[in-house]
Amino acid sequence: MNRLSITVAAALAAGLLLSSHAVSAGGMKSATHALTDEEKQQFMQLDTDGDGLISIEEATNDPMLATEFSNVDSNQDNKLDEAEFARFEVTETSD
Ligand SMILES: [Ca+2]
Ligand SMILES: [Ca+2]
Repeated sequence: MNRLSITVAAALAAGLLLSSHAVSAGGMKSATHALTDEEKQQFMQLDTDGDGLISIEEATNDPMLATEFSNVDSNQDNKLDEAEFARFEVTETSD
């Protein structure tokens, strides 16, 4: 009898379902993480053409961001605005 581990497993499974659902729903879990000065600088460095958005091409300068690009591009326009970039920062630090 190991009721506790079953409960834990169920909770973990529910958590996984919830998180994958949030991703497929286009980020219902809104990460309202304001960019720090450091992150803004990083954003501006990546935004080499200065249009306020990081394109896929610009993201390739940061291999980590390039990998996560499709995950953080919540509106799927192949560009990251500051809010989407903030999601990347959240993902990166919580991983
Ligand atoms: Ca740009
Ligand atoms: Ca976008």
